[in-house]
Amino acid sequence: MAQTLIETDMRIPNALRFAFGLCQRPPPAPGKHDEVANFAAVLLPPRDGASEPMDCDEPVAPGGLRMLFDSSYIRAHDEDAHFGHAEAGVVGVADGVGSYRDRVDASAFARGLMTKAYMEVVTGAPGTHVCPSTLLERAHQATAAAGTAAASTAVIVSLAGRTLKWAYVGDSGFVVFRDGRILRRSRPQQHHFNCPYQLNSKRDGLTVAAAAAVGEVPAREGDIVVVGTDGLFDNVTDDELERIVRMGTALGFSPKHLAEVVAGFAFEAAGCTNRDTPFSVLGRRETGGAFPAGGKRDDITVVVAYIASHYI
Ligand SMILES: [Mn+2]
Repeated sequence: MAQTLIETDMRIPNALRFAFGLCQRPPPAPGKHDEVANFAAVLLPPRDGASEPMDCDEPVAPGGLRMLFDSSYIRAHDEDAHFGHAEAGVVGVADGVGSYRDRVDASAFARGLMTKAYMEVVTGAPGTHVCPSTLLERAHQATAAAGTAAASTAVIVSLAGRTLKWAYVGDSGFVVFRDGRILRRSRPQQHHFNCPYQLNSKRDGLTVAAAAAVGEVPAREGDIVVVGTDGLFDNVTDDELERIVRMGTALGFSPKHLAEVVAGFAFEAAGCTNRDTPFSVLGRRETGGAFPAGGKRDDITVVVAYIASHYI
């Protein structure tokens, strides 16, 4: 059994490379190619039709829900930060804005935000539902009050009872999956291409946490939330992410395993120069054509949260 799982695991990177056209290093040995192709065809089939946000007005089953989460972080500049608290049902990621890199520690505000958010959660009354917009605002105020340098995008997602709630600023974001399809996703907030809304210590009107996009959706057992920085979303399309999440569900991945596979795929996509990514497609549109194919080298933070029944 263990060997079977390991053998399955070994095939996943090549199946992803095959299904999504990533450069393969090294390419499969002769005779192995069909095996990889078959594996990819079974586990990573193209989706059938568009994945529009679904209605979710079905009655929910009684009983409590909980959030099981884990994360993967692949460093480039080491300016991302994240936190999570399973009992409180909350996760968050933040991404220090790179343009500060020459002057100050560009990770400072991102780390400050996540540390303050975590402290706020652990010092709160147990059993209290976390409101992401309130938490983000308090974390921002505390980080700004300390005169913290640099700036950061951020997203916080919580399971408040039976409701998934979120708040985000900039292009750190999330996707909620239900039954292998996208139920909800964030839409990046940006001033212009590659310049997201961001939080900092100044009071220039564009950076207050009140500018956060907020929302909620009723949660259900089996929902999967993928939260990440732009190192994920600039390099991985919705279609790719959806198919990887389906594969993970089919193979019974843990949150840790799914986070690592998603982050690993984002890392390889970032390094490929012969295929498009969300970053290159948007870049070409914004700059009128003179934009190379390939991905964006960046810190990649992926947090995966499974919404589960309380009694397993
Ligand atoms: Mn980034």
